[in-house]
Amino acid sequence: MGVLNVTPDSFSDGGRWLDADAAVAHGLEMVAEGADVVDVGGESTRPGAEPVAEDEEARRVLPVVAALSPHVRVSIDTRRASVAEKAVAAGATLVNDVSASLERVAAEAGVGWVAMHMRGEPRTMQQAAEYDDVVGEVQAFLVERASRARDAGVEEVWIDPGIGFGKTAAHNLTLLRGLRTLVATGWPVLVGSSRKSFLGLVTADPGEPPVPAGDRLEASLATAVWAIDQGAGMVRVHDVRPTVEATRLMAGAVAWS
Ligand code: HH2
Repeated sequence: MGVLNVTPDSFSDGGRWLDADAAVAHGLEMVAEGADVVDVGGESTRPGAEPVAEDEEARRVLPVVAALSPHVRVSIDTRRASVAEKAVAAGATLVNDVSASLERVAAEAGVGWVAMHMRGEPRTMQQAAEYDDVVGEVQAFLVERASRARDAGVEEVWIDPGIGFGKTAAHNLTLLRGLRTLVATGWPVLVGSSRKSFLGLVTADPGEPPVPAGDRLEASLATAVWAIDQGAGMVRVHDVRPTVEATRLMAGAVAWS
């Protein structure tokens, strides 16, 4: 899944694809690089981000969804039912829902749904980063939401631990280490660790500031390879081509050995 943020303030690519034509061109570039899904978002959910007005979010994403959907599967990254509905009408077939609350929209539209775990909301979520057992709590939440969605009639449900959403670096690493617990639930797992801040913290030299977002490719790739090896069915990434190459290598290692 390639990330396409049509926003001025996303943490790693904010402002780059705000213009619809530039966004569509980048989406097509990711398709050429091997993305199976392009995830279009019009609101940053980075820690501390302010919400955008609903009209503005729709205005950013809808032309991009409409232009890309004849070429690739498009998912709509939103917390708003109205934006999800309009994006589906424009051609999106997956609702990527960081609020894990839009299952009825997906059920009514007959499209897939991603339930992601988050504590609170982006503006304040890092203040809520407290868990007794982060893997167990995230798993219980996601299984409950996924079952509810299936009961509501959603046929394709993904679960996502929400790396970086109301979690410390230690929580994120614990969740990655515990991915098999999520995979063992039987629900397909999506992981989005690409360029996230914990990677910059963990890979920095001792005493040095965190590695900036644009320099986190190697760490991002390592987590994508790890997630796939642990059984994740999809990874959400900014750097499509290197990730596709890494996953081909992994598939080759299985097929050729
Ligand atoms: N992460 C982000 C946004 N959407 N969706 C899912 N399912 N899983 C994730 O981990 C996830 C997500 C945040 O990353 P990004 O889109 O790069 O930045 P921003 O929220 O600043 O636009």
